[in-house]
Amino acid sequence: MLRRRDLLLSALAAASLPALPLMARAQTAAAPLLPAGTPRLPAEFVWGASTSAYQIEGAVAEGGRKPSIWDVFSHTPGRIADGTTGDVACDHYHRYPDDVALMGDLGLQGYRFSLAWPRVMPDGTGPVNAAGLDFYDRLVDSLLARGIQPMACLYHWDLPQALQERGGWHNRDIALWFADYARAAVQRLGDRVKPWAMLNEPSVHAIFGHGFGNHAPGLTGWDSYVKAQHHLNLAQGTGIAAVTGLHPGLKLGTVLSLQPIFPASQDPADIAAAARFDACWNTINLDPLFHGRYPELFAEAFAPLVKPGDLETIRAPIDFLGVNYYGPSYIKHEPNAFLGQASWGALPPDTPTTLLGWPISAQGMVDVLARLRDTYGNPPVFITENGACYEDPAPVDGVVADPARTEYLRAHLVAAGEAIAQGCALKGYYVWSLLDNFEWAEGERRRFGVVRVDFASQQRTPKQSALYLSSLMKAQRGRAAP
Ligand code: IFM
Repeated sequence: MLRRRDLLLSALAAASLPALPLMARAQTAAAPLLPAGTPRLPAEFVWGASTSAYQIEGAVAEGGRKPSIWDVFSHTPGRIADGTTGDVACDHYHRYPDDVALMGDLGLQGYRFSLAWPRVMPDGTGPVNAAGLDFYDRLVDSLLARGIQPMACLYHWDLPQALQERGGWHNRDIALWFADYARAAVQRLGDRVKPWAMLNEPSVHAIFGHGFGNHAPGLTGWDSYVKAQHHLNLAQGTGIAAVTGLHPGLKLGTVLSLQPIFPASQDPADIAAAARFDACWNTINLDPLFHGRYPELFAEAFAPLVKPGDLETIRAPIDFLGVNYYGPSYIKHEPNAFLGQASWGALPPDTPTTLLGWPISAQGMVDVLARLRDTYGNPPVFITENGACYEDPAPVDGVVADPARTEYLRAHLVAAGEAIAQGCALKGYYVWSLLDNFEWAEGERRRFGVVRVDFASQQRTPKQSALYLSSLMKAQRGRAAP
């Protein structure tokens, strides 16, 4: 029987990597094409992959876990496009040994995963569930045994439902609840896991989960969004304070979704709407975190929630910033939009997009990193998510051909090298995602993985994009295949 490594090598040969398109498609109306070619990144650059608990673990009622807001939401008829839920997802809870072995065979050096709060503290507060932490303990040990450095994220949107029933992110006490949970997790795992991210994409969670309502917990409106956003920011600060010093060598940070925002036209109303959207998506997190204030455009809206000391708490220094980058947005004035009367407008003609209609621009990643360099003190950054959703064909002879995703990743890795050459403190890159998974409101029908998951059989097949990354990772790090 062929070993997994032999399967990978034969798939690599069959994938005809030299025939990959060399021309970068990434382009914005504002920026020229980046040079095509092979990404050049420093030897110490960390190459990894990202996932999140609810999107891959399954086993939602095992090991003492209780429901999260996403269990409730995904089981509500009409909420998920294809009617799927995270009940099983990639069954990673049971299959993590094979998944870690696959990561090792691909040559990953880093793996970013999230802990499910409802697995660790099923009621959100109170007793810690030892069995829940045991799962992450085993996962961490298997990663380390394969030479893969774990990066843990404490909150990737799966709030315990019990806390939602106490007001969730609308209840200011959540900053204390989060601190207790963070302390329990870091206390147990921080002897081996060093980088810890507090939150994943707080602005996205606030906007979609608490403003548009198309994500859990399905709340809507401006006031709801503002409350959730401030308490998310506050929890990021209380979390850092709670875990600081629990173990030697901890690296504490948080993860933001950042993107360049362009007006959809030169109409002054669209230009103003784009500025408001930028404040809600980007600077609502960046300004308090690095400058200790809310963006001027929305300072008044947030003021009633901000108590003495809050901004100092949020501004607690971090060791790294995780940046999730997918592409830019083009924004128009929309009088009825809850989010600062701003909404997504038309893309410039011929803008390339992924299957979700998201514009592609590798240059945008350089721009985001340059903004951090120029306006926010050039913090050490990891790209903690970057990837693309496409319709993938079924495997042929063990190979899933995903040339568009492969090209997307190549162009963004070239951009990563470009950002470093321009003085940005970029330290590593984690592709989103290791596995096809439960893509929130889209369900299982929308795939971001570099490894294909057949959800019926749970079979994993590395796609051409995984093999491409694998060849780069091994070449750049001079690592021999395991
Ligand atoms: O799947 C999500 C992830 O959970 C957060 N960032 C964006 C990804 C793609 O939509």
